[in-house]
Amino acid sequence: MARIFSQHKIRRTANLPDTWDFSAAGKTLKMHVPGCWETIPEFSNYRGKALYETEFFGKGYMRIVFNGVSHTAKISLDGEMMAEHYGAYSAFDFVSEKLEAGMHQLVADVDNSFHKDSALHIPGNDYYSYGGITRPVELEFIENGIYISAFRMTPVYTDKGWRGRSVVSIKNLEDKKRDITLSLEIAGKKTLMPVEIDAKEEQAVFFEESYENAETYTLSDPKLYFAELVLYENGEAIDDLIDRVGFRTVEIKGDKIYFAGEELKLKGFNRHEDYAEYGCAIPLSVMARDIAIIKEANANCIRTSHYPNDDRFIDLCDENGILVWEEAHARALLEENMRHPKFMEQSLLSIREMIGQHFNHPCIFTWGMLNECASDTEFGRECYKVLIAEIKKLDPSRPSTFATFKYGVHGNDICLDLPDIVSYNIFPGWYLKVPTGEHIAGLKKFIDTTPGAGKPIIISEIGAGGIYGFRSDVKPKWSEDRQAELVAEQIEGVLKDHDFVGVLIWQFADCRVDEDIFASRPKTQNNKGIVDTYRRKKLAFTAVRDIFGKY
Ligand code: ADA
Repeated sequence: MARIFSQHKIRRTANLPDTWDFSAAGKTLKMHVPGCWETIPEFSNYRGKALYETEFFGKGYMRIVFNGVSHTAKISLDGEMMAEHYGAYSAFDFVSEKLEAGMHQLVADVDNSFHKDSALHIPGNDYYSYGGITRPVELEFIENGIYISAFRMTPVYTDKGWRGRSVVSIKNLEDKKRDITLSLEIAGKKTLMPVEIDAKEEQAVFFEESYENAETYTLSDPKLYFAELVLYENGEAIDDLIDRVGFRTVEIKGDKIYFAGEELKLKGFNRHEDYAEYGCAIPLSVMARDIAIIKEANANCIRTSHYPNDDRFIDLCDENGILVWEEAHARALLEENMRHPKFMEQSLLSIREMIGQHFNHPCIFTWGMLNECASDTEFGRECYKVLIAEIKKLDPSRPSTFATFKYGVHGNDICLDLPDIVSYNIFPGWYLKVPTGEHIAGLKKFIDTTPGAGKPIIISEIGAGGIYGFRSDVKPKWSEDRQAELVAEQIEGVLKDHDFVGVLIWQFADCRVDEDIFASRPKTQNNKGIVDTYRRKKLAFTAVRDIFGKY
C-alpha cells in the first residue's frame, strides 16, 4: 500500500507482482518492486538505464500510480507510451483507455544516469540518487469511467469552531456528460454536492463546511479524521477516495511560530531516506523504527532533506505528532546549475507535486525548497522569487522557508526578504572553528541588517561527523566521542538562545553519498548521523536525547 490506511472501499484495486522482469547492462533477472537495484550486489554501483516489465489482469479503464521512480521514467502499456516523469521523489499516474479483459503488459524504462536533461539529480552530491521503482505502484479499476482525482482540505479556525475549505477534482473519462453527487464526510459531518461534468473533462469543486465535532490536532494529541469522499450516480456509489486530515493552524507572529496555537521550540533532525541495504526504498518497518528513535531522542521535528518523502513516512509523522518541514528537491546548486535549461521546469514540478500530493498532512508546518543554492546572486534571487511565489500560491496556509548557509565566509544571502521563516545551516566547531554561541550571535546580527530581520529563525542544520564504533578518550576527529561533545555544545548553544525557534541536527542517520566528489566522506557516507545506516546509536544519540529532554 502507498499509505498506511486503505484509501478505497468502493474503487477496486489490485496488487501488482512483487518482482518484475528486469534487464540492464546486458543482464536479466527478477527485481523486487518497490526497491532500489543497488540492493542487488552486482548492481550496487550501477548508474544508467534499466527496463522493468510486468503483466497484470486489466479490464476497462485502469489507473496506474507510480509513487516514486528514481529518477527518470518512461512508462508504456501494451507498447503504447503512457507517461514520462522526472524526479525520484513524487508520484505520477495515468489512466488507460478502456482495456479488453485480459493480461496487459506494463513496462517502465528507468534511468538514474546524470543525463543532460537532469537539473536536480546531479553528480557529486552529498546523498545518493538511487535507481529503480523505489516506492509502491498502485493498480486501480476505474469501473464507471469517472473518478475522484484529487482532494485538498485547508482547516480554518473561527470563533464558532473548525471549518474545512475543500477542493475536490473529479475526472470524467467518458464521451458523455455526467450528473453525479459528490459526498464528503469528515468528523461525522456529511456534505452532498450535485455536480455536472462534461464529457472528457476534469472539474474542480470548491466548498466550505463547518465541522463542529472536530477536535484540534496538537502535537501531544494528534487527532486525525478520515475524509471519505464518494461519488454517486443514480443513487449508486460508483467511486471513492479516503484521505486523512487534521484541524490546526500554523501562524507566524513576530519571530515566533505557533502550531495549533502553541509556540514552537523545534528540536529535530534532518533525515535522508536511506538505510543500509534498502537504499532509499526503506520498508514501513524501518520507517516506524525511525519514528520510535526520533521520539526516544525527545525530538519533535523532521526535515525531509532534501526532497519530498514517501507518503507513508509522513503518515507516521501525522500519527505521532511529529512536525515536518517538507522540502522540494534540490541541494547545493550553484548559479551555473540553476542556469540549466530544465532547472525551473523541474523545480516547479517538484514543488507542485509535493504540495499537491501532501497538502492534507497536518504535521507539515512549512514547505521548504532550494537547500543551499545560489541565494547570494541576482540570478539566483530571481529563481528563489519565482519558486517561493509558487509555494505561496499553492498553499497560503503554511509558511515557506529555504535553508541557506550564505553568511560570513560563505558570502551574504540576498533573499531573506522572500521566505516567511529564515533558516540557516551552520556547522560551528566542525567546518568553522568557532564556538556556537559566538557564531549564532554574529549570524543574528547579520540577519538583523537584512529584510529577514524580525522573522523566525531556525537553525536548519548543525552537526559533526562520527564513525560508528570508533571511540577514543582523546576524542580525535571522526570519533563518536568528538561528535557527541560537539553536537551537545552546538544544540545547547542554540536551544538556550531565544532568538532562535529551534535546531535541526544534521543528521538523523548516516547516508550513502556519491563517491565522485566527497574525498572528505569516509566509508562513502555522510557520517554525521546520530545513528548509523543500521540505526545503531552512537554516543551522540544519548547526548542529544538528554539535551532535547531538557527543553
Ligand atoms: C550542508 C547540506 C547537507 C550536507 C551537510 C554536510 O549543509 O545541506 O546536505 O551536505 O552540509 O554534511 O556538510
